[in-house]
Amino acid sequence: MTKATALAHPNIALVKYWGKRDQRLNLPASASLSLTLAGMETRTSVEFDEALEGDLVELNGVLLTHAHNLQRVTAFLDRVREMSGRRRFARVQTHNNFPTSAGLASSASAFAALALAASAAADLELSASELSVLARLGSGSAARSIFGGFAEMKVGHRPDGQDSFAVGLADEAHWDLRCLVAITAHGEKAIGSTDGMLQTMSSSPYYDPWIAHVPGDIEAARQAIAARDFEALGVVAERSCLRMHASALAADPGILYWNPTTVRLIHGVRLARAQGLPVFFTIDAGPHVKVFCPANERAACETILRDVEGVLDVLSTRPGPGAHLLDERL
Ligand code: 2P0
Repeated sequence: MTKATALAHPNIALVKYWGKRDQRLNLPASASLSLTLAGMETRTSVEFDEALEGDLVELNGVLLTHAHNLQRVTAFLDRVREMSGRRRFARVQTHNNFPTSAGLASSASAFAALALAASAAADLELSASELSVLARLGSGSAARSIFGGFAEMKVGHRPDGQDSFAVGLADEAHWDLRCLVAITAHGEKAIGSTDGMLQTMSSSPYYDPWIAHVPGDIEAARQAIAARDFEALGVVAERSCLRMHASALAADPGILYWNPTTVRLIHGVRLARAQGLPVFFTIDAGPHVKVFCPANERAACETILRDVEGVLDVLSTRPGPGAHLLDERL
C-alpha cells in the first residue's frame, strides 16, 4: 500500500495532561484519562510518492506553509519513514470538521489520524499500543484518540517512552453520555498547549502539587467510570480541570485561557446542578467549555448553555470510536 485514509476523533480529558517529563519524546509527567468524542472528526489521507521532492501537507484544502506546523508533520513522517525503512516523501491531505488550534483538541485527532494513515500507507503493521506510542510523538493527547470511549494514558517510566501509551478502559457503548461544547470565541488561542505547558513547568510554584494530585484523580475517575457514577465523575473532572488551570494561572507570566463567557458558563453549570440537573464542566487550553450530561438531559442542558451571554454556538458530541482506516478517497 502507498496510500491510506484514516478517521480519528478528538478526545476530552476528564483527568488532564499538563506537563512533560521529556519534551523531545512528548513523555507526560503524569497519567491522564479521556473520553473520545464522535461529532468532531479529522480525516487524513497519506500517500507516499517517489515523484515528490518534499512532504506536501494540506489542511482543509490549503497547503501548509507555516514552518512550525509543517515541521511538526514532517518530523512525524520522518519517524514513520525511519520505522518502515522507506524514504519517499508524502502527500498529506487532512480535513477537520471543527475549528483547528482553538482549544478543541484538534492536535489529538490530527496526530491520531496521521499515525494510522501514515503507518498503514507505509505498510507498518502496528498494535494499538504501538500506534498510541507513535501518535504520542506528534501530540501527547493524540495517544488517547487511538482508542474509542474512555482511555487512560499511562505515564510510563522508561526513558525511551515505549511504556508510555494509552489503553482503552471502556468502549463508546459503555455509557450514553453527551458532551456539549460551548464555543465562546472565534479564532486560534493565544498560547498553544505545548508552550503553555512548558511555561507552567518552568515557572509555576503550583506545578509540582498539581502533578502530585493526578494519581488520586485517575483512580477516582476509573472507579466512577466503571460504576457509571455521574456525580463522582463530575467531582473529579471539575477538580482536575480547575487544578490544571490553577497551575497555569500561577505561571510567570500567568496563563489565562478563559474569557468572561468561560466564567459565566462555569457559574451557569454550577447553578444548573444546584437546581438538580446532572451536569459538569471541563475546560482545556482554550476558552471553550465542555459540558457533560446524561443523554436524556441533552436538550435541557443545551438550552441552558445557549442562554449564557456570549455563547456563540453549542456542538453536541457523544462517546465515539477510536481511530480507524477508511476505504474511500477523501
Ligand atoms: C489534555 N490538553 O489532557 C490537556 C488538557 C490541553 C488541556 O493535552 O505538547 O496538544 O502536543 O503533547 O496534546 C493539550 O496538549 O500537547 C492537552 P503536546 P497537547 O487534553
